[in-house]
Amino acid sequence: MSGAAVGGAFADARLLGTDPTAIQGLAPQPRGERSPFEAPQRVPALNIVSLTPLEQLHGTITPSDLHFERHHAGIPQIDPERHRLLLHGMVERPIVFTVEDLKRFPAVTRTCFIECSGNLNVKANENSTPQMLCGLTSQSEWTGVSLRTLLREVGVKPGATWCLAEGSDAAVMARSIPMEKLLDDAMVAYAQNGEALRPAQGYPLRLLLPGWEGNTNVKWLRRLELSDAPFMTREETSKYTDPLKGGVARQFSVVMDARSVITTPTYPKQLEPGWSEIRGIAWSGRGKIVAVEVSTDGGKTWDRASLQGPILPKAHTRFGLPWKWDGKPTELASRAIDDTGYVQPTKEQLIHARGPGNQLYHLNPVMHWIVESDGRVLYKAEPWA
Ligand SMILES: Nc1nc2c(c(=O)[nH]1)N[C@H]1C(S)=C(S)[C@@H](COP(=O)(O)O)O[C@H]1N2
Ligand SMILES: [Mo]
Repeated sequence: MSGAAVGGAFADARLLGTDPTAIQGLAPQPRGERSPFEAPQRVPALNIVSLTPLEQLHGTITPSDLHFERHHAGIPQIDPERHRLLLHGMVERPIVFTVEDLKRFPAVTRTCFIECSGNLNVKANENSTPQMLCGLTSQSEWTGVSLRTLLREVGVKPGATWCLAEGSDAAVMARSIPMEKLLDDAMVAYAQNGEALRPAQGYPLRLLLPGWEGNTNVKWLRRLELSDAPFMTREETSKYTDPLKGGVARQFSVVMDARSVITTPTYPKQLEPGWSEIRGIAWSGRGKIVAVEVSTDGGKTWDRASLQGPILPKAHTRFGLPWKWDGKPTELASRAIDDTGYVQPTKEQLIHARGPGNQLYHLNPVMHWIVESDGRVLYKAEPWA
C-alpha cells in the first residue's frame, strides 16, 4: 500500500485491521474516494506529461483522475463564466458562445480514446511497465455538442475546407482541422465520465476528434476559424510530421493506427506456473477492433484472444486469452487487427516502411515480453534502428 491514498475518510485507523462485521462502518460522504488499499498513480515526467497506469486498470474507461496529461504550457485555471468560444472565419454569422450556450444544444455522448502520437518510449528498458512504455493513451465517455450542430448555427460559406482550433493556455496551442472531420464525428466536449472536464483535460471546453492524434484534440478551446487552407501552425512543422524514406515527409498524419498492448502479465509481475489470463487493450483510430492475436512462443504461432464487449469504434477494447504457463522461458506478444483489415506491424515492418531515421510519432509496433524461468516478466527492449 502506498502512502498516497492513506489519510482520507476511508483510512480510519479504528477500522483498519479489525473484523468488519464487529464494528459500525463509516458514514456516507459528499464525495467518494478509493479504498486506502488502492493507490493507482500516474507517473509525471519532465513536467510536461503524466502517464496512465494501464496495467493497474480494468475494463476500458480510464478513471478521470488517472487520464494521461500532456501540456505545452501547463494547466490554465479557467473561470467557465468568463470563458468564450468564438466560431468565425468563412461563416455567414460569426458567433461567440458561452459555455452555458453550448450546453443548451442537443448533447451527444461517446466513448473513445485519446492517444498522444508520441506514445512509444523508444528508450525503454527491460524493467519498463506498460505505463512507462505507452501510458499516453486513455479512454473516457465524453459529452458535448456536435460540431455539425454548431456549424449549422453559423452557416458554413462555400469553399471553407479547413478550420483553425485554438486553445487558451499559455501555449495558445492551435491546429488546422479539415472540414470533413468536423462534419464527421467532431464535438466540443464539456464533460468527461459524467462530470465537467478535468482542468488537465481542457476545462471548460475541448475539441474532441475521435481516433485522431491527441495533439489535434485542442484543450481549453476558445476559437474555431474556418478557412480555405490549412493554417500551418507551430505544431504543423517538423513537429507532428513523420520523416519517410527518400528524404520526404508525411504531414497531417493525424489518424492513430491500430495497436495493442498486453497489460498483464508484464513487468513487475511475478508469474506462477499454471493457468492465468493474458490481458490487454487494443484500439484503432480508424474503426473497430475485429481481432487481437496473442503469441506465447515469441511470434512463431498466434492464437485469437477473446474480445470483451462493448467493442466500440475508435475505442480501447479489452482482450483476454487463458494461458497455462509450463514454467519454461518464453516470449509473449500481441497484435491488433481493425475493421479496415490493417494488422499492427512489427518494429521491422515499421522501420522498413518509414526508414531508419529518428522517428517520434505514430510508432505502434508489436511489443514483446520475455518470461524468465523464475517467473519474472521483462519488456523485450530493443534499440529503435
Ligand atoms: N490547448 C492545448 N491543447 C492541447 C495540448 C496543449 O498543450 N494545449 N496538448 C495536446 C497534446 S500533445 C495531447 S497528446 C493532448 C493530451 O490530452 P490530455 O492531456 O487530456 O490527455 O492534448 C492536446 N491538446
Ligand atoms: Mo501529444
